[in-house]
Formats: sequence, C-alpha cells, structure tokens
Amino acid sequence: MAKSIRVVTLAVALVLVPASVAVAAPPSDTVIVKFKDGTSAAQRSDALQGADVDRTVGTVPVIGARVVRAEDSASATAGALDDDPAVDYAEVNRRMRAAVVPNDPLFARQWALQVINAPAAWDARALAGFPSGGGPVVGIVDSGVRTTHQDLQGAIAGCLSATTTDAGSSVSDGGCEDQNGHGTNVTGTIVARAGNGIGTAGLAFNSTAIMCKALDANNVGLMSDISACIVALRDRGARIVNLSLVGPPSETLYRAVAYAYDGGNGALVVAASGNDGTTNVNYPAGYAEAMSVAATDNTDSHPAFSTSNDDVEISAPGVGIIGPYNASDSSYAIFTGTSMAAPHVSGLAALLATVNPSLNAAGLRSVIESSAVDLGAPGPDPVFGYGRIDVARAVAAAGASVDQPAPPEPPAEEPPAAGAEAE
Ligand SMILES: [Ca+2]
Ligand SMILES: [Ca+2]
Ligand SMILES: [Ca+2]
Repeated sequence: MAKSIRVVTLAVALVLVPASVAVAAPPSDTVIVKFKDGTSAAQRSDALQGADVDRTVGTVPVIGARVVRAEDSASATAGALDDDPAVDYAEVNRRMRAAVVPNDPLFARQWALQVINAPAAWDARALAGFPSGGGPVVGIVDSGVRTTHQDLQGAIAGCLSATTTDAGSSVSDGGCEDQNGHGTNVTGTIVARAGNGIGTAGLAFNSTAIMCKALDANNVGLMSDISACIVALRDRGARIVNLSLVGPPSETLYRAVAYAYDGGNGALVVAASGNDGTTNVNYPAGYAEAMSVAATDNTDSHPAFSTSNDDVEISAPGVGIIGPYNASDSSYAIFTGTSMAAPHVSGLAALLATVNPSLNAAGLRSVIESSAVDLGAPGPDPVFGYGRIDVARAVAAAGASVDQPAPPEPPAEEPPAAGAEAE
C-alpha cells in the first residue's frame, strides 16, 4: 500500500508586484442630507440651522444630496435632519474602506487567498493591520521548517523532531530543519507574516506554529514518529494540528489522533485526503476525529489527483500554492497537492479561534463545514465534502456562534501498519 510522492516542487522566479493600497481618511464629522423635491430655499435653510449644521462642503451628483459639516455631533445632526419634514433622508457620512490588501509583494500571486475571501475576513475582523500576535498555536507534523526564513520571523513558536531508536519513539526540542521544502511551504501557508512587505501572506498571520519534524528529505516518515509528534503538539497547547501526510491505517496513529482531538475538546486535526486520484481512504484523514481535506483549483474545480471518498469533509485550494521555500531565507516555491489544501483549513481554523476563543475543536469544525461554499453535487458529496472553505463567511459565523456541537461517533478500530508519506 505504498504511496508515491506526488508533491510538485517548482522553483519560482521572484516577480515582485507592488500591491499596497493607500486610502486617504475622509472627514468623519460630515452628514449626507437629501431634501424632498419641491422644498424651498427657506425650508432648507431652516432645516440646516435647526440641526446645527456648520456649512455645506459638497454635493453628491445624480443623487441630489449634499454633504454638510456638523457643528458638533454628526450623528445628532443627522438625526435632527432626518426628523425634519423637508428632508427626504439624512445619514452620517461614514468611512468605508477598500478591502484590505497586504503589502507582501507575492500576495498578487496567492490566488487561493482571494478565492476563499481571506482579505474580506481580515478586514471585517479588525485584522487589517496584520498584527503578528493574538492567534492560537498551530501544530504541524511535516518535513520540518526553515526557521530562519525571512517570512517566518516571529512565526515559529517551537521546533521539535521525532526519532525512533532502540529506546523507543521520542520527541525532542530542536532538529526541525527542513530538508525537503514541503514543511516550509505548509508552515508559510498558515503563519507567514503578512503586511511585512516581504514575500507571501499566511492565512493566519497572527498565529504561531510549532513544527514537529517526522518526515525526511524524501517526505517519508514512520508512523511511530508521526504519532509521537501529534501527541507532543497537543501536549504543548496546539489548538489545531495540521497533517499534510497520508498512509495506511495504524492503530498507533489512530490513538494519537484521538488523543489530540479529545472528543472535540482538544485540537482540531486537519489532514490531507490524498493525491491518489482514487476513492481510497487514506490515514490519518480517514479517522472520524480528523477532518479530511480535498483540493480545489483556481476555478473551484476538482483536480484529478485529489482523492474522493465518503470521508472527505471539506475542500480548499491545493493547486499552484506559492509559499516560503527551504532553499534560502528568501526563496519561495509553488507546491501542488492536498498537502497544500489542508493548511488553508488549518489557517482558517486558527482565524476562527482568534475570532471566537470559546469554540472548541468540534465547534471550529462545525463552523468550517456550515460556512463552506457548496460545490459539485448539491449538499455534501465525496468530491468536495461540505464544499470549499470561505473565510469571510466562516469568521462571520464564528463571531455569532457559541454552540458546542456534539463530538462525532467513535470510529471503527483499524489494524496497525507502518509508514506515511507527505501528500
Ligand atoms: Ca509576508
Ligand atoms: Ca475523517
Ligand atoms: Ca456539494
């Protein structure tokens, strides 16, 4: 049941595209007022004086409204004008903003963040200033991470590695150097700093990641190491655990995933569905405790490699995902696979935990599912699960949600097996 590695690594020429947007702040103390048709100049003058209007500062063409400055409170002036019989309507001339665009030069190439409506979510949730803190810790089991990468400074909260020796499987601090590049891309997709004028933007730029390295330079690792990492990440407080790797079922892996998820009260476990292009169920995604993530492309279509089965729970972009690379501290590369879809879900979960810290893992999972954009056959289906994630809809739902859904049914026991590979 060996799986070949289908991660595509393409070196990317750095084309820097300025993407900053300057928005001048309009005055805040003005009111828009529209008089009723046929009102006299005297009636208008009386209305303006009675509402403490200082002066008229402009007009709104076609609409026929004027913009006036209030002597004191814009809202009081708007209210007084609105009550005047000569006035059609009046309203405070409020600030509106361009949907936030980070100044990261490669953001223009991050199509996935546009498709899943990340900028609108950041804007709506006061993350438009791209704070570098305030989010939960995300655990990642992968090939390691280039901790010195320029876009990951301040983003890495821990560097762990697992080794299986005669003394047994163990996890220790350090040793998380990425010899493949896969783990650095996954990490960057979730927590690359945004608004720093460098490279790409992570979806959950305000979170930090703990990497636990369990995959080697060929993206292959032992079940024992992967399982030990999952347990260690949960023990170190990860609210989400990203598993962009697949393999055959394993009792050890199952127990580690169940330990981390803790019946919906632990960490949300997010796993790649696989790149078989078949209906095989891969693990850990196949366990009921783990969210199985399928890939979509930039047209919300199903890429042929993305594994489809009844366990697929959600979809996210996984084709042509640009992110930090391990070749140097300033390199970026494009990866494709369900490995890249899973971290978009993990990043979303981190944002949801930021918006509503009271959501437990089951709650995060429920919000992600209920807010997804349905694709393919109506309703949940084996190709897309509940649909493609929508960050704006999800954070809106999380802000309103205080429900804690019941944990899932316990899964069937699975026989042990030996290896897993990155997808
Ligand atoms: Ca950046
Ligand atoms: Ca599952
Ligand atoms: Ca569907």
